[in-house]
Amino acid sequence: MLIKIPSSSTLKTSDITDESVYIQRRQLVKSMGFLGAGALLGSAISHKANAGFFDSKDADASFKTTALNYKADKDNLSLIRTPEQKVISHNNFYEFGAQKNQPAELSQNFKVNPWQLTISGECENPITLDYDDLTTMFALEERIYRLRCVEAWSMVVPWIGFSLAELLKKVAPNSSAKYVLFETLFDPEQMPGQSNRRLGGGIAYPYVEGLRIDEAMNPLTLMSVGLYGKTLPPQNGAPIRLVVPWKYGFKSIKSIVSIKLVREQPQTTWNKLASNEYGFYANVNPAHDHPRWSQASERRITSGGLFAKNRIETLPFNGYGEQVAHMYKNMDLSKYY
Ligand SMILES: Nc1nc2c(c(=O)[nH]1)N[C@H]1C(S)=C(S)[C@@H](COP(=O)(O)O)O[C@H]1N2
Ligand SMILES: [Mo]
Repeated sequence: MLIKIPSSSTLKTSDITDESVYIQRRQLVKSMGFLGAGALLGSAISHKANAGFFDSKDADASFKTTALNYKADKDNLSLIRTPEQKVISHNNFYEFGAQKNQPAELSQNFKVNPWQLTISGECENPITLDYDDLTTMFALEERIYRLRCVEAWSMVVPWIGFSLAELLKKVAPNSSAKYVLFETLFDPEQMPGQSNRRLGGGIAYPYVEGLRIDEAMNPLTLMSVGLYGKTLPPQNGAPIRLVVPWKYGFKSIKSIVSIKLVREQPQTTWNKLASNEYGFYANVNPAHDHPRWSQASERRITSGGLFAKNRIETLPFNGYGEQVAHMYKNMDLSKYY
């Protein structure tokens, strides 16, 4: 199918990728100014499987992001960034629906202010940050990172944020702090997937994730509050989410309300659901296949067209081995996948 796109539009025919003619149509309609993101819920092109599950009565307001001040990433400009429109419309955020298009459509009224993020557990100075603290407590920097989903697609995203290590230093972890447990907001009123099993993909909520303390302290580990120069939209985890670029995307938990320093390795959402498929470590590893598919290559989401050669080799630790491989040098990575 070929859809005519107005030349004034930001969408180009080259933006049409195989993953979704559907998303492209939705963007086309938006770019032409007909409808807000939520207005298509009841329309013919909303996803059939879940149509009618949610109330669209006040889903017409589009979320407002604001510009951030940050230090630009000059070191990673050779990475070709995935177009912003794709980063904010092809998402995994099951709290707002398990289909790629649903988070952007069902999250536009998500309330991120007020917000509280509590850092507690095995530390000297537990703190709670308010919404404004998230963007003002630390100097913000851009990090252009590869994001590799366990489903074998990937993007390059210019995140904005600060190192998790800086935040953890503030609370001063004690010697019992061996792991870090992260938790997403639990609010079924706002997150329809949390109370509707079919919409929410059958996973347990709240979504929880974890890192070993050395992984959490690694300088690459980012608390992200923005992307493409602005605060995060809800579908990408507003107001604050984790980004761990050498691990599969499911470790990068969104819309975090709690960070807890703990003694034992915590349970994590996908590992609980299917431990043979999703490990605690989840380091990107082309040599360790998912039981149902190969992890040797990935489809990079680019601005390329349908026939663009966007199938690329997956790199160990997603290409960040130099910075992170030392943390696993005595571990059997086929066992600790
Ligand atoms: N709370 C929560 N965090 C989440 C998810 C989710 O469903 N819920 N999905 C994860 C998965 S599988 C991926 S690939 C990334 C996707 O991030 P993005 O939508 O910003 O690209 O978010 C991760 N964080
Ligand atoms: Mo993912």
